[in-house]
Amino acid sequence: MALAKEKNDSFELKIEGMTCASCVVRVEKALKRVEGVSDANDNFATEKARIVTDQPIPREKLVAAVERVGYEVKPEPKPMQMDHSE
Ligand code: 9UX
Repeated sequence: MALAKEKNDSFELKIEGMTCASCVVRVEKALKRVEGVSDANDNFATEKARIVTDQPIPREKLVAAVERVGYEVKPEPKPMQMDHSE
C-alpha cells in the first residue's frame, strides 16, 4: 500500500478528530517530522491535511505519525462508489 509519489507531489489525507486550531498545529508538526514531507498544511474545518512530499512516502508512515499525536487518518473513499450520505 505504498504511496509512490513523485518529488514535490501533493495530496490530501482526511484526518479524524482534528477539530480546532491546536489540533491542526499538532498534526502539521507530526507530518512535517516524517522523512520525505517537505510541507504540511491542515484545515480543521474540512479535517484535511495537504501534504507536499520531496520523495515517495509509504502511506503507513503518515498514518503512524498522525496516530502518534492522537488522531486518525480516514480511509480513502472508494473511487467508483456512489455515496449519498452527504
Ligand atoms: Mo482542543 Mo483540538 O482539545 O482536538 S486541541 S479540540
